[in-house]
This record gives sequence, structure tokens and C-alpha cells, in this order.
Amino acid sequence: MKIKKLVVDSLQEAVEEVRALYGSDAVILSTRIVKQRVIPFFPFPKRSKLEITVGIPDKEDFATELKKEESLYQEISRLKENLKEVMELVKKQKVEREDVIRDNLEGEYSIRALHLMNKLINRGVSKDVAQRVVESACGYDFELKRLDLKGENLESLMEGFSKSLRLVENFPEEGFSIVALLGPTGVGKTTTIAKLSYMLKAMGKRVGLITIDSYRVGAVEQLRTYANIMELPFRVADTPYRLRECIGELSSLDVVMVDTGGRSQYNEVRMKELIPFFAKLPSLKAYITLGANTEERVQYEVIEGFSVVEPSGLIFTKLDETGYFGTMVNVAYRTQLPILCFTTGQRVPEDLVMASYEYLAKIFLEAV
Ligand SMILES: Nc1nc2c(ncn2[C@@H]2O[C@H](COP(=O)(O)OP(=O)(O)OP(=O)(O)O)[C@@H](O)[C@H]2O)c(=O)[nH]1
Ligand SMILES: [Mg+2]
Repeated sequence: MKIKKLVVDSLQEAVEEVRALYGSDAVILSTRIVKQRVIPFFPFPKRSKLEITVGIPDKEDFATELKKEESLYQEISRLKENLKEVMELVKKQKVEREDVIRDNLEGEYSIRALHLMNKLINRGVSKDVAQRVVESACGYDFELKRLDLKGENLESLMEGFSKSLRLVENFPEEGFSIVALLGPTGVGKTTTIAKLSYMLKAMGKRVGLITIDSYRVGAVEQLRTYANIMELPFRVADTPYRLRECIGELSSLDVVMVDTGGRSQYNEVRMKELIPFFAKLPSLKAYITLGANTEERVQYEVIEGFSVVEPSGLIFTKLDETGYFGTMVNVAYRTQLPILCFTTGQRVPEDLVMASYEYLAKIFLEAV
């Protein structure tokens, strides 16, 4: 922008002159009253005039601006092109993966069966597990001379899962049971206990809550709040002895849910702390709680770490935070631990789904 100064008689004149001289883009930046000699070189008389400072936008400014914008657009379209290439690559890789399976197994399975296998693989199920699941839903088709799915995708997947994965069948158990949730920090143990307690109460079961988590600030209050809302008896047990006392106090109920503090599987001391709490506790069902969005390798480490207490099964939380449900299938298949339930969001009590082969099949077929 160029700056010019003009001396005029009035503001009205200034506006007109600026417009006439520099066009409509020019702007008056400031004004100042100055005294000017009426006759040049004679000190007197003097009269008041208006000095104005005018800003005139450079023609080049606009051009540079335009150029900048143009290069920005070019950059965006270049990025778009790159993104397109990446997407193409991903698609190609998928097809290549499919081809690998086709090459290896084409002679053995029908196209339908291979297609279902690929659906599983693309959502993170390992090849060997996917093959095992689909194979167990297949029968030999003499016409095709290949293994073919016995039913439609949904029924086949349900059958395949039912033959390869275990689910907890009798929850809650008949009579008195203690249900403890163990797992890493923040996976959703306390929230899941609240959801399960609500469900059990709605089923007409008498439920009590105990927390042994006096480690984290606010942990006791978190569970106490849920207990108050649901009007359930609540106890805090900070020692293994006190836990047994609390269980004794609540033994006339059907289910006692025990919440534990989250801990890292790498912290051996914190892991071993769990042993005296749960060792030789009759009617105990301990469930390892895993985030479905956690890397598969880490999930095995978590299971190994928390197996200081004999696990009765697995709970998968935060299904709403991943699209790769295959990890859960791999973990449940390889450990052969039964799945109790899934959680699908933060809402208590809504976001809880008890494990079923139908639900598992549906999430892979995007039918939920
Ligand atoms: N998106 C999502 N968030 C969840 C789910 N379940 C629990 N959360 C959230 O995860 C956070 C931790 O939940 P908590 O229940 O306190 O987890 P925790 O395992 O008891 O945590 P610690 O006791 O500290 O180990 C909270 O913000 C929950 O609302 C779920 O299924 N999906
Ligand atoms: Mg907790």
C-alpha cells in the first residue's frame, strides 16, 4: 500500500479529491489540521487547512494476493491427487490381499466363502483364524467341488463363530457369585460394573457393589455414586481381609460386583497386589477387561499379566472407538477365554451388549 498526503480545505473536498485522484479503493487513514500561509513566503496571514493521509492499495498487492491464492489452490489439488493415489494404493492392497487368498485357497473354497473370509480379514481377523471360522460354516458342495457356505452370510458367520469362539453362557450363575473386573487403567471397568449391575437389577437379581480401588483419587466416589443412584449396597475394602468381611456382609445377595483399580501389566508389584485379594475366593468370576481399540499384542500382554488371578473370561470395551473388531476375535480365539460382554459407548446403562454370536456376526457385516 502506498501512502500519500494531501492538504485540502474540508473533509468533503478530501473525499472527492481522493476518489478522483486515486480511485475508489483508496482510503483516508488519518486527518490533521494544519496552518498554511495565505501568500507564499509571507509569514502572515495564515489559515487552517486539513492534511489527510491517504492509503492507496498497490495494484501489485492484489496480483501477489491472487498468485498466493492460486498456489494455495494448486497445493490443495496436489494434496487431493496424492490422497487419491493413497486411496488407490489401499484399494489395490486389499485386492492383492484378496488375490493372495484366492491364489492359495481358490481351489478349496467357493467365491462366497472366500468373500466372507476377506470381510473378516479386512477387519483385522488373522488369516488362519478367518479360515478356521469360515471353514466351520462350510460344507462340501459336490457340484462346485469346493467347500461352500451352508447358509447366508449372517447365519454362516454365526455358525463359524459359535464353533471357534466361546461366550460366557450362564451370567449370572445360579446361587451366589462374586464378579470382579480386572484390567488396565481407564478401559472402563467401573462404568461396565455400573452397566452390568443395572442389567442384573433389572433382571430381578439382588446386587451389591464393592470397590478395592482406594488407590486412585475419586475412584471410591465414582462407584458410590452409581450405587446410590441404583440404590445398591456399597462397601469399600482396602485389604484382602476387609474384602472377605464385606463379601460376608453381602452374602445374602445374588451377585457381588467387585471393582478394582486399573493397573499396568508391566508393573509386577501392582499385579501381585491382586493375588491376596482374590486367592481362594469361592464363587469368584474374574473378568479381564480389554479395550477393543488396544493393539492386539498389548491385549495378550494384559491377559498374561492379569492371569495372576485365574480369569473366567473377557470383556471388550470401547467398540465404538474401533472398526477393527478382528482383534477381539483373534484374542478370544487364541486364548479360548469366553467373552462376557461388549461395551459400545459411555452411556450408563445403555451402552452394553451381552456377548452373542449374532451380535459378533452383525458387527462384521455392518448390520448393527
Ligand atoms: N467411548 C467409550 N468410552 C467408554 C466406554 N466405557 C467406558 N468409557 C469411558 O472411559 C473412561 C474411563 O472409564 P472408567 O469406567 O472410569 O474406567 P476404569 O477402567 O474404571 O478406570 P480406572 O479405574 O481409572 O482404571 C470414562 O470416560 C468412560 O466414560 C465405551 O464403551 N466407549
Ligand atoms: Mg475404575
